[in-house]
Amino acid sequence: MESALTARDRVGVQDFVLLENHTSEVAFIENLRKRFKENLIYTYIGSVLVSVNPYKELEIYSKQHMERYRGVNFYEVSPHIYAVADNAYRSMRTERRDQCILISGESGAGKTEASKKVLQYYAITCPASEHVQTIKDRLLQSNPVLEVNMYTKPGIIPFASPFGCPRWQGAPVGGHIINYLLEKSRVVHQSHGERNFHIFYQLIEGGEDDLLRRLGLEKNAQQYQFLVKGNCPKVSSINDRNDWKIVRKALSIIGFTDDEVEELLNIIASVLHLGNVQYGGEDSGSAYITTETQIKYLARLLGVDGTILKEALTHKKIIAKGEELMSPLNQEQAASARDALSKAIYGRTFTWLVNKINDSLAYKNASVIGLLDIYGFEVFQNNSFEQFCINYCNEKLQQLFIELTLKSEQEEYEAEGITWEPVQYFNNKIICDLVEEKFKGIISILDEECLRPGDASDITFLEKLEDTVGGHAHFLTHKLADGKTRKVMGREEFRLIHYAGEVNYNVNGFLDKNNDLLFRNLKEVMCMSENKILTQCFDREELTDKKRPETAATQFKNSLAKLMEILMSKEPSYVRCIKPNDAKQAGRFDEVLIRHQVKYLGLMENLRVRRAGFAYRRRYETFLQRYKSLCPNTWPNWDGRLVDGVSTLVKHLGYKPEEYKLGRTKIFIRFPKTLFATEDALEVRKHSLATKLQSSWKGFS
Ligand code: AD9
Ligand code: MG
Repeated sequence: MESALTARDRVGVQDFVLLENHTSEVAFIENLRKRFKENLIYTYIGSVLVSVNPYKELEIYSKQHMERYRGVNFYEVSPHIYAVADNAYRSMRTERRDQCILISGESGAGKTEASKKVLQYYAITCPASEHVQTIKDRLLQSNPVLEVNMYTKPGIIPFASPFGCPRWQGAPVGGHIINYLLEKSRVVHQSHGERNFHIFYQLIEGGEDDLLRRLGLEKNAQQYQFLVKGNCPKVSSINDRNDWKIVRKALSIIGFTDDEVEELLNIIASVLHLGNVQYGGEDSGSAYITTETQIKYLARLLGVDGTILKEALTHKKIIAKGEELMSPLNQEQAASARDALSKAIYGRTFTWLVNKINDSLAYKNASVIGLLDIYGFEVFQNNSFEQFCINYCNEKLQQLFIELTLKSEQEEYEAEGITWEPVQYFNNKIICDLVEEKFKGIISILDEECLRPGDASDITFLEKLEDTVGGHAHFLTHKLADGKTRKVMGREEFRLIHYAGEVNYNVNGFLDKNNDLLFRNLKEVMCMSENKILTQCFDREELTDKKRPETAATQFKNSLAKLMEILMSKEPSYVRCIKPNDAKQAGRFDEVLIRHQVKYLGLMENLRVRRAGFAYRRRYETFLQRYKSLCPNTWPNWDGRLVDGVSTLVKHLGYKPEEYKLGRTKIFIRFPKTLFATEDALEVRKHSLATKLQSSWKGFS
């Protein structure tokens, strides 16, 4: 039999808190590597689950596995996503507190798989009635519709889908999805190697002939301007034709009627037609439309008057001295009006879709378990407005994480009557403020430039940033204080020193993306649409509202604030996903890539915070139950007060006073090695018992 020590050598420790050298990143990664090699993809940092994508099917998700985790204490079984799911579920029921499971990590790290595993765990282990079954099906199906479908390969939709459970029966009865950032600009422009949203390719590749005929589409993605920009219509790992079938079926299961599906497809097709609207220029410079066929299709699919649409795509309505005038656009302006319309139609339809799915999942007065599948920190070669938003979102989540982790630690020590020395940690509030502060934060400055008439441009925005936040400790541009130039940075870039590392953002396109303007006359046309989905998306009230619509960044900021509020009211569990290699290969552990993620996910900091207090805490009954066999006075049973039993036991084990503290209901152990030694003693005892048993058995035969 392998001894406990050699086993640890081989498979590492199942909780990073147990690492001897907990400040060493090398030791951290080595532990991940050992476990990964043994197909042990899950490891804890206290109650946080770290998961490494295995890129292969593992036999750890069967019904039997689910049973093993049901109602069992976190530390008594090996780390698993089911333990997190079960723990959240039990806390919700016993403490009646809303829960939230936050799943983060970069693209391909396994976030969506993890959230599916959680849903499957509830679907199988929670009692089900017929109604409940329908909700479960809808929840599971909402994934393909929103995920596979509406966004692309390196897609970005942080979304939360709380999974509702009534307080008493504990069966899932509802859910809710919050969607708050769709990378709309992708509809009209993709970088090299990127695709547009999946649904476009799926419709074209998978759509039935008569459907495509009705929509006026050809079975060739190359025909569509919005699909050729990234030069990446086909991705070998994606089967558009098959996915189309999955999505079509999912839409029915979620409860979309045939009419609604038809309207939805009309909209998707109309975006493709819009992309093919081309302009010519008069001598005067005014733009005119050269592609009449597109207008004909658009008029039919959007349910609008073709002539009015044409005018709106080439003119801007101005109100001068109380009179409305149609001022012609030049070719460039007309093209951006067309793009703005495409983005608005797609973006709003997506929001409609999310709301619709939520209606189908709605259930009132239930405790909820939220599932937040959120996009991790992003650092590309070229970082733009989207990365700025995503990384800002991650700063906010880190804040929440620090606050909740430290706060809950402190609260626990207080509740247990344990003295606690506060930990030093980097508070990233300073970076959040730099981004979001009123008047002098980056978003405020960006909004100000967007509002300013005249010569406002991305570059004037950058200049204003230099003037306003130039001296901030977390902000840099190419300009040095002595008037010289910082060579490593481009002239159109600013750098933010995030909690997780430095990122350079190129300001190109910031104003446009933030503005997201849709001319009034285009809005008017859309408000006249006979498409029933679009009438819900473009509300006439918008036209009477004199107030300027919120910019994209401000909308994002506000929805983040709302999300933080929701999360603060819930008890969080964390799942941190890691992508082991870029090739999606099983068994390959790319150390450089992993080190990067360990850093960006703040795992070392996480471990430090966890270790700063007491590495381990266990309820008296749990501790006694597990180790009572190691002391003759507590074995086989302890009759007195639990705290006295634990005290007797640890004294017998030789714990020194500085190594542990006894709280009201729990023992707190400061160093992992103390618990290690106890675990080893238990292993040795089991081993010797087994040997004894064997020899006495042999003695009989
Ligand atoms: V993205 O930000 O949505 O682009 P995710 O969601 O983090 O990304 P996803 O969960 O979709 O990644 O995982 C990517 C692929 O890795 C999956 O399609 C699976 O093939 C594979 N994967 C992820 N987790 C597991 C797992 N626990 N077991 C087996 C997995 N395969
Ligand atoms: Mg995903």
